[in-house]
Amino acid sequence: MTHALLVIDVQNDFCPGGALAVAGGDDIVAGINAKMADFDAVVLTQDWHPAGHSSFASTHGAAPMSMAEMPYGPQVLWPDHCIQGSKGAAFHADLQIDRADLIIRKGYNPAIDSYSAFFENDKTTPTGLEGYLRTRGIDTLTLVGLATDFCVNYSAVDAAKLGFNVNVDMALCRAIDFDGSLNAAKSGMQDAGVKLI
Ligand code: VGL
Ligand code: ZN
Repeated sequence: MTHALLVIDVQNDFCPGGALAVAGGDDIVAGINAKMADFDAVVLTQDWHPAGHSSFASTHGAAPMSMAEMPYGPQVLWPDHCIQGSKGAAFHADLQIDRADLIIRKGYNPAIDSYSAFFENDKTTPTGLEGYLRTRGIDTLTLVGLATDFCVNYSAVDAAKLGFNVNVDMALCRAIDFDGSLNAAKSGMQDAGVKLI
């Protein structure tokens, strides 16, 4: 078994005070740092949107957290967040980013959001992460980070569909929990064969 820790979007905008703050988002940082040494590889993801991204409510003159119909399906419209190069897009200052083997950015396509670390929200455009993991012989993943019900959930389900053994360490994740999204994510992950630990 070759086991990677996949740290999802531990960025300022998802922490208290950020543009899309997740309650307790910063509480998990120390625990994530402490786990890094237990793995064969550490990969970080970074939500990385251009200004005016199509997932931003402001781009559509709509209210944050309303829904839009995109060519690839329904999409939550978020407050502006994780704009490329901004302080909000930077990793939490205490996260030990020097320990990362790879940092993979996602959501840079102006027309398509990307919750998953593996595929954009059209469910077909790959980010390249699968190839990186496979060529390194990694077969098992443990996911931690933000947010449980969006980017962790989508990444975990895609990883399981791709045939990786997937764990989500729920104690090292925090959720947005919008409109029942956390419960839906938990059952969706379990149905996909993801182990919630
Ligand atoms: C995320 C909403 C929008 C996440 C990213 O990291 O869970 N959620 N962009
Ligand atoms: Zn985003």
